[in-house]
Amino acid sequence: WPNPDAPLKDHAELGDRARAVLAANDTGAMVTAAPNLYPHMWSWDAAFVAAGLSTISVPRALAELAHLLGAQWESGMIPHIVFSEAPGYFPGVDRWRTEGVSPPGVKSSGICQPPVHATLLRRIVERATARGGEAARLAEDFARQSVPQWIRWHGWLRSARAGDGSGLVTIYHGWESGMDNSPRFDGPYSRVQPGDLEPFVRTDTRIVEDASQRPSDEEYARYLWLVQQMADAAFDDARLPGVVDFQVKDVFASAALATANEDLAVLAERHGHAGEAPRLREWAEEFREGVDSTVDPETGLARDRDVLTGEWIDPPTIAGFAPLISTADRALRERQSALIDGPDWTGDPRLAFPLPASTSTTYGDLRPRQYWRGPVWPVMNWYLATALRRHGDEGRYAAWRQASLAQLMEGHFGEYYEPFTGEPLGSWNQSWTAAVALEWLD
Ligand code: 2M8
Repeated sequence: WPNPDAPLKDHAELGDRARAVLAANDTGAMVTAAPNLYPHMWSWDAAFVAAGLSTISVPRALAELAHLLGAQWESGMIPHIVFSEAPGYFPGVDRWRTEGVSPPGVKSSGICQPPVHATLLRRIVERATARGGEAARLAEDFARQSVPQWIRWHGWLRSARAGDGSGLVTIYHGWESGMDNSPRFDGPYSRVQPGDLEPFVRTDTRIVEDASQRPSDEEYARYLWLVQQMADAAFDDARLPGVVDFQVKDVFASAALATANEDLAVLAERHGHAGEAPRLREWAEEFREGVDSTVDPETGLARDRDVLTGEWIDPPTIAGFAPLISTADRALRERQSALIDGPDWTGDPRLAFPLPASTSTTYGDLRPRQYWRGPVWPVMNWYLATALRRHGDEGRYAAWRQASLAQLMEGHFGEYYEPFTGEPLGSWNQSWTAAVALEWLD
């Protein structure tokens, strides 16, 4: 994988290049998720990108989050894509048929992504506060103004997606998990049979020329079928349970929500909304317990559940480590920490870098080059590492930081990486990869 400018000399050069990637992907209104493959704003990408941007400019980081919040639906949902004017991505806004449902003037998709935002906003505000001066004032004002909107987002997740009190978020599309074609969803997707599907032409496989690094056409037909089912129901939260062929309790999104509720409680307390904190802490506890309740006593991994069949979902993916993000149970944390060091994960001696892959590298149906079915995702490693650190695990944080920086020194800012060779795959100059490089370096 020749890189015209490689290899990078040192960490200073890595930082310069990461900043250049974010600048190049910045349209002025948003930093697109990637230059060609994803020329729009994605919800959880925007949160990671904002954190990376805050190492350069706090106002620019806040503008990114403000743009995302500008697309929030009346229900409280934050859509998974906020479209720019750029052509070329499929499915575009027309296919989503959200006009009239999304706020006036907003072009968005009609589904959501993992709620990591409040966690990253807290990080940005704390960084700005430590810097002091104008940056601190702006970030703290932004927190004061936006906390109610983030509460509406979390409140929507809790009522529309976890109204059963399970402490687990229901997703109606693999795209809502952010881990689109993970083996987590093989069972649920096997039961999605596209009916009378509007014809479609993919654009992603024109950009990622090696189509085997992307989901298959069959998978895409299922993805589009679910979009059609939801669009036909006008994305009405009350109707989705009755009409959508894919319904999964997503353990990873639930863990993200547990910890984001905790972070939002802290922001609320510090920035003018202290009265909201107790309720946010209750929500945090509800989702923490929900996540803990999914752990398989035999394997020690957390599991999603297929709502339509009631079955637990077993494939060993990185989502199985959701409790590392959220749990307050020390024994569970220790068990999972030992597991992630083991031969099925970072302890696999064949790995190019000791970092967790998206699917266990000893899984029978591992596809080391295919998207969420095996590659290593830099953004995931950083998110999990910061969760470990927040619970006091400085050792693993330091080890993953070193391995991640070594991985990124090849200089492409790949969307994902082949676990055994370290080859960058998918899109190059992916924004969230550049953003986490800056975070690791900060
Ligand atoms: C990927 O997902 C989009 C659909 O949402 C796609 O493949 O077209 C996922 O990796 C997702 O987690 C990510 O947010 C998005 C943009 O980076 O790309």
